[in-house]
Amino acid sequence: MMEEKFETLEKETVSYINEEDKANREYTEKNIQVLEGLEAVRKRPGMYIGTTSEGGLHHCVWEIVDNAIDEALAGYCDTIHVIINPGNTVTVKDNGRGIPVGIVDKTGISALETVYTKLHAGGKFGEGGGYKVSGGLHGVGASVVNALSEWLTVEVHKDGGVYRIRFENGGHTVLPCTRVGDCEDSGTIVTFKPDPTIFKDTVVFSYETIKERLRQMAFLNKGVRIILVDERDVDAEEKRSDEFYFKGGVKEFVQWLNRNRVPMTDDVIYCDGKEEDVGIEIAMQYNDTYSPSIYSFCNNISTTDGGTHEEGFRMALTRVLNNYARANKFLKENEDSLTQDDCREGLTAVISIKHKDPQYEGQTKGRLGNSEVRRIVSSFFASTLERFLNENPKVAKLIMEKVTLAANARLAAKAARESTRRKTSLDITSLPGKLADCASKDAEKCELYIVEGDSAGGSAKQGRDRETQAILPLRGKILNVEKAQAKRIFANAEIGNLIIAIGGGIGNDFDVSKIRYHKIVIMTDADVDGSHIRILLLTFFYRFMKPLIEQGYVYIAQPPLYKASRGQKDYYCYNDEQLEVLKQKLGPEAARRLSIQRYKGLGEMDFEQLWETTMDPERRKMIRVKLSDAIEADTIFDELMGDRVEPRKEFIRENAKFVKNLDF
Ligand code: 0RA
Repeated sequence: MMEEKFETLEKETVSYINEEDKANREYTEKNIQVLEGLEAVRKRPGMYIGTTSEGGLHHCVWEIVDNAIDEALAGYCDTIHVIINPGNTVTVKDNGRGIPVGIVDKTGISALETVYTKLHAGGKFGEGGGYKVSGGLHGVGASVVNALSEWLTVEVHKDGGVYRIRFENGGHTVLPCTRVGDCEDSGTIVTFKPDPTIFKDTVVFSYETIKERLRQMAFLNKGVRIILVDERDVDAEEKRSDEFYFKGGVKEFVQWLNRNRVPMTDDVIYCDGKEEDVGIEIAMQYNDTYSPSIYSFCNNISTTDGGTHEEGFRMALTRVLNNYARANKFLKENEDSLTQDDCREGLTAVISIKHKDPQYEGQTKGRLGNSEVRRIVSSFFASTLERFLNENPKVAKLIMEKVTLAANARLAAKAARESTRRKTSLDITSLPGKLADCASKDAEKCELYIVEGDSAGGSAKQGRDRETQAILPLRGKILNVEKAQAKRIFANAEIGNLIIAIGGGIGNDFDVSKIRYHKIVIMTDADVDGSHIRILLLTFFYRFMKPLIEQGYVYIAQPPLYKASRGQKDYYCYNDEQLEVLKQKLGPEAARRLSIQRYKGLGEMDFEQLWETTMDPERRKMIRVKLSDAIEADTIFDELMGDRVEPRKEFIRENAKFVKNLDF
């Protein structure tokens, strides 16, 4: 794929001969100033690139790539190659106009050299250079990379000539800009070797890190082709390589972000334009999850703390959706307006703006502060969204359903919170009638069995240890919903009982120190309905009583799958493997005489059997549910509860994702 070879000048080949004393003296004087600048960078690299660890090392690459991206944004370059070379040097090559090589009158130094040796010398040269929008968090430019490099070379192809310049040892010019040949193309090739005395932790580039960043850059700068090649492993049969090119810009970014979710609509709402000198590109699409994934950028920099561009987007979103909902009767007159959060549930969005004079705020400078941007983005996006809704009533209806559902869930959650607050403040007398509570009030010793079905509930009540084990039967049918919509969960009386029985409240008010049981055991049948109920309960706990799961209070009971009887003797097997092992132990003759019963449900066991096999702390097996990684868990739940059937089936087949350890 890569035919070009990027030669770097060897130290030995460099010879710089002073031809004219005067010129040389002037040159030296200028250079001294310049080197003082670069020396400052070497003294305090952290001030310029944040850190000198792996992050700072890669920052150097971003800085050089940003310059090429700027040339692309100015409209002169469409392809950027990034090569990680053997020896951990990096080459960035673009097919732009080439950095100007002419001598700058005032200084007598080439523009090329100035760019690489003067701090903040980036930006405009002559006319029509466009404005510099790219640039890392610190926006420091190529000279900083030069200052922090053992060596750095630039090759410029421009106006028929090939020009070279080389710096060593933190930006000392060892070969000023020199024409070394002819060419027909144009572009800039920069290669640098980070200085290991600066980057003490590591000077090894991470392919993965560079790849992720370049993908993002390609999404944020549509039409720019970015190619990454790893040339380090010379023996590898196939070099690692990736190519990123997105015609659709942030629209494709949103589709990519939603790649593991089920989008609510095929369409991605998208706009791209310029308003009052601010470039605005926004894309959004709802998915079947409940959490927002909103990413904003200014000048290709991720604004992780949001800012005025994100606020403008949210304002427009909420305002336009409310207007549409009222005008089209998705909200009745007496109903409350949608909140910003209602409108963000399950929304994936990317907001990318380009600004000439961005102001970043906050401790980490991760927030865009320019106040005029709020209004500009808001009005631009509002008109896009409004037009889209009016032109696509079917998609608009889906969006309306999504956001009004979120609003209803919010109201239902509020009602449930208030009602449980009222009830829990009363006392034991208000506990649900269906709950057979235990005698002990020591939560550490107490267990709550949530049992599927009234009949198994009855057996459990009879078989339990009354001192420490409480039983709450749930009626399976009611809970057998195909989708975990928050509204339905709350509307469910059984869930209401559960909230009260556990006693810690719900949602933001949930107080794990108030819970009445330190083991909450889900006991369901080993069939698909049982799995559904279990998933629903887990989802419910995860979303509304997260600390319960985080702190390991939730368990899944393990009733046996088989009872194998021979004469007076009963054996319980919890899975097929155990049954096989039993048969082998008994030998073929005895195995043939075994009478094997497969339990289809808990209801098939009498209370003694249920106690012996599933509830007796001495003999039972249960699985502790542990969600240490909440983010991962969220996707698992989303996959489970979303429209896609396959991941849900997968879960039912291998519940193991939740299993971290066994508690006997
Ligand atoms: C300003 C003017 C011109 C080129 C560039 C900047 C330029 C800078 C970089 C940095 C990396 N690659 C680059 N490519 C171009 C050209 C002005 C002209 O000669 O017309």
